[in-house]
Amino acid sequence: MDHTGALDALLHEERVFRPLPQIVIEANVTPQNLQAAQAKADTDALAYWEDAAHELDWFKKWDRVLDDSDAPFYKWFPGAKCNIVYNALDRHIETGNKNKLALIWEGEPGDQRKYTYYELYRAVNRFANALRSLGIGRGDHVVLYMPLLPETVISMLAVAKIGAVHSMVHGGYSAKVLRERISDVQARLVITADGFYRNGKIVNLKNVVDEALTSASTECVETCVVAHRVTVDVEMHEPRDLWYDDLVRRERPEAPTEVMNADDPLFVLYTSGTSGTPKGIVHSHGGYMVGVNRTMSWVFDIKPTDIFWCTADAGWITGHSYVIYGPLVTGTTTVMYEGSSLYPQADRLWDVVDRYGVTILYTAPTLIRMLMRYGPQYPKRKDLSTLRLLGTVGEPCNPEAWVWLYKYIGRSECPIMDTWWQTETGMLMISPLPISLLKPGSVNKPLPGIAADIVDAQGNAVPAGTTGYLILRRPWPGMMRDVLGDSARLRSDYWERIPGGVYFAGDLARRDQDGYIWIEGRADDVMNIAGHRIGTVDVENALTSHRFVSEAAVIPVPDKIKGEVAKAFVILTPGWEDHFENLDELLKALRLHVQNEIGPVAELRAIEPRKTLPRTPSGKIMRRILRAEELGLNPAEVTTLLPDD
Ligand code: 6R9
Repeated sequence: MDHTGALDALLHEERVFRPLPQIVIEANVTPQNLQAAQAKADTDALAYWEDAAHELDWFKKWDRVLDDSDAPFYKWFPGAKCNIVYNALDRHIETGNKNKLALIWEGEPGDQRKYTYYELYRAVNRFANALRSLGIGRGDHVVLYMPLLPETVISMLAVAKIGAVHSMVHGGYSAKVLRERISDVQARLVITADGFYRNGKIVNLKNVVDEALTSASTECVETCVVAHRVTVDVEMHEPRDLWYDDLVRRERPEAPTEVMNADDPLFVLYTSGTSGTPKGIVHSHGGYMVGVNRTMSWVFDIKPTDIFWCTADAGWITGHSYVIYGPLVTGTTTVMYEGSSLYPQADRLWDVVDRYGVTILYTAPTLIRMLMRYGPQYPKRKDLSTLRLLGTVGEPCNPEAWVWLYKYIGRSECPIMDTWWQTETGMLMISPLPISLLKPGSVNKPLPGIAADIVDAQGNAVPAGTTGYLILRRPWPGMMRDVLGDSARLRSDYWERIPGGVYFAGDLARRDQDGYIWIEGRADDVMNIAGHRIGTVDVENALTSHRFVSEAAVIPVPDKIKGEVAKAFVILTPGWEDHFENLDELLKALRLHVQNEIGPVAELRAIEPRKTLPRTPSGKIMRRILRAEELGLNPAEVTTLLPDD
């Protein structure tokens, strides 16, 4: 099996860390509750999730917990009426949370904005009214191309409040990708900002939107709303473009919340999958809110006094579920920081924790590995004693990074929740709880109600210690509802890959003798670059769209900080010599081309010209041969994918 994607030490880690007694006593889920919950979930999973659903407010309760008559198009809480924004905002206004801080935002230059629940509620209502006055309503698609700003939170919530569907595109994607997303969802509205601060510089965003909107494929867009953040020249195209501030100025701070079916779409988020072009993953109001609420309060152990900081960008699922929806649904205070973790120096994260008294910090192994390099003197300068719980997500957390986080950030007292989940799962799936025994590098065990297993290609469970495919045997409330415009892929890419009607996650994993799960990387053609999913096929397509590349194969190669980066092998088209001084110039142009096609998220480590590429008899490029060569392995040590690959 292919262990090459995993960081070495993962395979030899045996340390166990116990939670302090204080944590066990005070946790929302004590060992006794956990045992009872686990027993209930094991005997009647639907009753378990029904209990979880009762913690939220519904306009009308469900007829049944789950409709599985059209599996794998599972419908959670059929018959129920709700809106996640009612749970994230409206209901808090009626309770003691009204004047509690909902959002603490800090800009990279150090400016701050804070919103109480009541203030955020009013801001969302104003924008919801503005959206309605633009003719946007139930079922309309809205694309957000925004940095981390309060307006990003307000826009998402306002869109959801009126029953429209948001689709965030991360600012690290190019105009071309943005254009594809806009056209795919047929967005009537795009919301963006003039720009944002990153590493002390202004990054212009609006010009990317302008470029995206030049094509016939984006004619669906009637309006582009621009939030003001930086001083930069912006071309406003009348009548299409409107300033956010002008729009909301005269709007009333009250707006009705649309009554949605539990199963109505809330958002679409694109991610690279096992095959083909990136998929638009659809999530809906009801099940998703139950999933994020339960995992926030159980895994992150939310208490009324917490200050919760998830460092993810709003453009990824982690930002959706654990910067915005999860924290607000549970009524906690969520922190957002606009800029770079290294600005003005490598203590910025610790500085933010210190100044706001952050109690729970949820971040990515890549970031930890990067900050580790600067040494413990940076965190040591700050008061991190308010922290009580830590979390990581997005990629395997190597024990070295885990232990550094534990020791220097968590004072050897804060448990670390290494959480496994995906854009498709919507919510945390495999994770420790604050009371768990922890093994650095392991994602611990499935949460109650989650039936994870590790199997071979035929669907048979593999013995402990053996690597196999990570699957989920039962549906869960936060699960994806559909693949936008291509429902067949929900079956083919996820539920029909392994026999037995189980969900194929696309990851390789193994279980140890104690039942702890260790994720070993992707089983498909997806790279995990700094915790971001990038399809090898997407980078290959970007390369072959250049006139001097006739064929390309892209593989992930290990990187000490980013986990993985991409390496490309290309067959060049003759004639390039007439257009470029030398090979270096051409390769530089190819890199730039990939940046323009996909964006800076797809980091190319190297491009190597080849005369031929290894192929299967049917003509498919054998990336595993290239990987074996690159890593100095015997090709037999690098797994083939599932039998049909
Ligand atoms: C939430 C998120 C999902 C993929 C997933 C896996 C990897 C996520 C992980 C992890 C090891 C963890 N992944 N969490 N690998 N340990 N704790 O990251 O969603 O962007 O869709 O990526 O990320 O490979 O399949 P998404």
